[in-house]
Parts: sequence; structure tokens; C-alpha cells
Amino acid sequence: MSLKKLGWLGEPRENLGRISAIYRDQYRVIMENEEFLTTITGKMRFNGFFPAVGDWVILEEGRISTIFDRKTKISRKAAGNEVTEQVIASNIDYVFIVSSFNDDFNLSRLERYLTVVYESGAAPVFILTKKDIGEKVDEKISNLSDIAFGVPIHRISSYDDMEIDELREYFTGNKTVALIGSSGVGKSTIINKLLGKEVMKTSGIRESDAKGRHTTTTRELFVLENEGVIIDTPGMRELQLWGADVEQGFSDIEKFARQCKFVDCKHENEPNCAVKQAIQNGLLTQKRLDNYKKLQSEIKYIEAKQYGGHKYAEKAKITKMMGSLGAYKQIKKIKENR
Ligand SMILES: Nc1nc2c(ncn2[C@@H]2O[C@H](COP(=O)(O)OP(=O)(O)OP(=O)(O)O)[C@@H](O)[C@H]2O)c(=O)[nH]1
Ligand SMILES: [Mg+2]
Ligand SMILES: [Zn+2]
Repeated sequence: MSLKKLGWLGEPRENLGRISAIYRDQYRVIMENEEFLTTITGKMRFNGFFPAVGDWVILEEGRISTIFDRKTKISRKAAGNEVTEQVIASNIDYVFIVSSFNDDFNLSRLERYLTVVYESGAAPVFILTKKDIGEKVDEKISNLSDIAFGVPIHRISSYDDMEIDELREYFTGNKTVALIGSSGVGKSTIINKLLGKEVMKTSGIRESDAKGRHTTTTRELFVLENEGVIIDTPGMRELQLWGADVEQGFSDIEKFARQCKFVDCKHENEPNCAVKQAIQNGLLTQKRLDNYKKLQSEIKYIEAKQYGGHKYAEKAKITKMMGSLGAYKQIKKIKENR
């Protein structure tokens, strides 16, 4: 396996590998000439650094001693009460947000996924599966388009090879793609089709409630024969935000909000609220505003726990000052690079 095929863009390096799977404290690493299971060095464990699937690592005496900075990463809050980050996958170029056309289809959930992907630094792509058995396909696509703002949407049946082939464009240039979405929507099925063999187990959904069975239980990275790298993930019961770029995912609301009379308008009962006005004029749905507020308060909560509220407050202040998130991001980048 050449490093280039694994997705490495830089100069070749010795002892370089990519994490392809994690089993408790064992890490599977793909290197140029071999693929094996190993552990991290004691020093790394002591420092509290743990590799994620997709990470580029350096091995010393067969053990992982260094993790390269993650170019992009999808994170969520780990399950439970503790506020800790769980990196789902790293160094990804695209995230396929997979949903099926059956009962799983839920706009608020897709909005949430989109918010998380925007924060990751990777580019989002919507994949809607089970077109062959889906109901109200056009209506669902049209509703999704309303919140997607130019994010590509593919509607497929995984049994149609031509439609699967549409997805191959994202892998050109040895790009890395991660798939996320609820259980049973067909993530592993897409991976098997793209690889041309059954690498992942798939299984039928329970007919009674259309819920998946949680067939995939670990994250796993595969290299496609032609080009590109793909990461499968287990279906998520809930995707709790970690960092989230709420503004980018809801640029329509942000746009209206700038016309509200009060700069700190909560879009509730304030006079001359442009957001409420937009809802009245049918330019926005109340549901979307509710979801936006919900995601924002979640992220405030997480950031308050993490930074004593500092990060959120700073972000809000700068956004207001600069009038746009683009400018805020510039500043953030400059700060981070210092
Ligand atoms: N009719 C139809 N069935 C599909 C399609 N794609 C996947 N399926 C079926 O849906 C079921 C679930 O697919 P999986 O690929 O296991 O779903 P998953 O997203 O990997 O689920 P988890 O691993 O639990 O997260 C399987 O029985 C697939 O055969 C499709 O396009 N049309
Ligand atoms: Mg699966
Ligand atoms: Zn308002």
C-alpha cells in the first residue's frame, strides 16, 4: 500500500502509518508494507493522547509514539455526563451524511449532522438511500434542499451500480470520506458496494419500527482499489454536539437576525424581530428556528463546561463586532497559528 493511496499528501516518511481501526487499547495501523495491531507508548498514554481512526502516526519500535495534527476531525461529546470529546474520524475530506428515505428521514437530525460536519472542516455531502422503497422521495428532497444551501444531495438505491458510481467522484485524488448516520440507513452497504466485496456485515432493519440493529460496532478505514479511502462508523443513537458551527449551518437565520432591531434579540417577543417576521412571511419555519436555538444552547452548555463560557462569549462578541463569521474565522485562524 503506497502512502499516497492511503491519502498521504506530503513527502514519504519512515515509520509512518494510518490508524484503520481501534479495539479497546489496540490500534490497527496500515503502513507502506504491512498492516498490524499495536499499542501506544507509555509516554503517550501518560500524556492522555489517544489516536483516532484516520490519524497519521509515527511508530517507534512498533508502537505508536506520535500523532500528527489532525487536518480535519468529526467530533461529538462522548456519551454520559462527562464533557469529553470523542473523535469519530480524522483527516477526512468529505463526510457523507447518510439517511434513508424511510422512517429514518428527519430534517432536524440532518440539520444537526450538518452543523457537526461544518465544524469538522471537511465538506458535507448528503446521501439519501433506499430510493427503491422510499415514499414521498421528491418532497423529502425538496425539504432537504431548503436547509442544505448548496450542499450536494445524492439520492440512491444501493442496489443500483450506476448510482453508487456517482459517489466515486469524491474519492479522486486519494481523498478520504467518512460515512455517518443512524443505524440501518445503509452505510456499510455503500462501503461494500464501493469496495466491490463484503468487508462489512450489513443487516436488515426490524420491520416493526424501522430501527436499525446497530450492525456495525467499530469505526473502520478501508482503501478503495482504484483510489480513495473510506471510513465506516456505527450508527449513532444520538449525536451530541462537541464543537459546532451553528452559524454556518443556519446562515439564513443569521442573515435575518442581523436585521433585528436589537443586537441581542432572542427572536422571541422582541419588537421588530426580523426572524419572527421571516417566519410570518413563510421564509423560515418555526421548527428550524427552534432547532437552531436548541443547538446553540447545547453548544453554549458544552463550551461553558469546557472553558467556563469564555470561548462562546468571545466568539459571540467577535461575530458581532466583525458582522460576519467569515471574519471571525480569519481571526480565529490567525490566533491559532500564533
Ligand atoms: N431497499 C434497499 N435496502 C437497502 C439499501 N441500502 C441498504 N439497504 C438495506 O438496509 C439494511 C441496513 O443496511 P446497513 O448497510 O447494514 O446499514 P448501516 O447504516 O451500516 O447500519 P449500522 O451498521 O447499524 O449503523 C440492509 O439490510 C441493507 O441491505 C437500499 O438502497 N435499498
Ligand atoms: Mg454498518
Ligand atoms: Zn430577532
